[in-house]
Amino acid sequence: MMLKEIDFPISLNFQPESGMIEPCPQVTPRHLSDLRMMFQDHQAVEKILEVEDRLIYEIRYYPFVTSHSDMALAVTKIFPGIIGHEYHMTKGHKHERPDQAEVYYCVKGEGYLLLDTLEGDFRAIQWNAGVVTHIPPMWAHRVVNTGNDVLVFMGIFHLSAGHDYDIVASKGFSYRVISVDGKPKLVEQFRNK
Ligand code: PAN
Ligand code: ZN
Repeated sequence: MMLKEIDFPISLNFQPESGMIEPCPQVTPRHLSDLRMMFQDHQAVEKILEVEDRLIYEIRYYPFVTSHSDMALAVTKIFPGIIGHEYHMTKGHKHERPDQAEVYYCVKGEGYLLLDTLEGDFRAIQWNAGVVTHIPPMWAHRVVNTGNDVLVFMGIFHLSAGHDYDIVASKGFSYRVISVDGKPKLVEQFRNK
């Protein structure tokens, strides 16, 4: 078999404390304006946006593309904070392809991984460093940082999985994680029909 350059093994250096990978060909920042539709308290969102477009999280990607495969590593670092009463979180998405699972690994911090079929089944997994979760196909996934420090996690998936954000924006997760007296609490969400 004739190997191309992309068909040879690759190793990265990963720093769990900072969430950095080296080499890192792509960093995607997500600011509050990117999550406008995701947080419940729209007034709180607009009030913060008048002052600053707060950085909520950053994603560092490495695409492992070969002649016959399309895996990717993404390290996400969610900064601590609250919008209204709701903790900083990822936008959340469902994979477009119905055969695409993902593995998430919590490297640092504390929070929740919310998993939702958006059709009645829901799981909230308490997350701290060391927890590895398999996300089966067709479960929307969102990570919430409830700690005072950054939450760093790794996701391993196929690039061809596709990311559907619109379905999450329109239906919403079944529960939100809010701060009550400084402690995280899951509250059921009245779902948009
Ligand atoms: C992850 C996510 C990443 C950011 O790589 O894309 O954590 O979350 P959002 O995509 O919801 O903004 C993943 O699940 N990839 O499939
Ligand atoms: Zn995903």
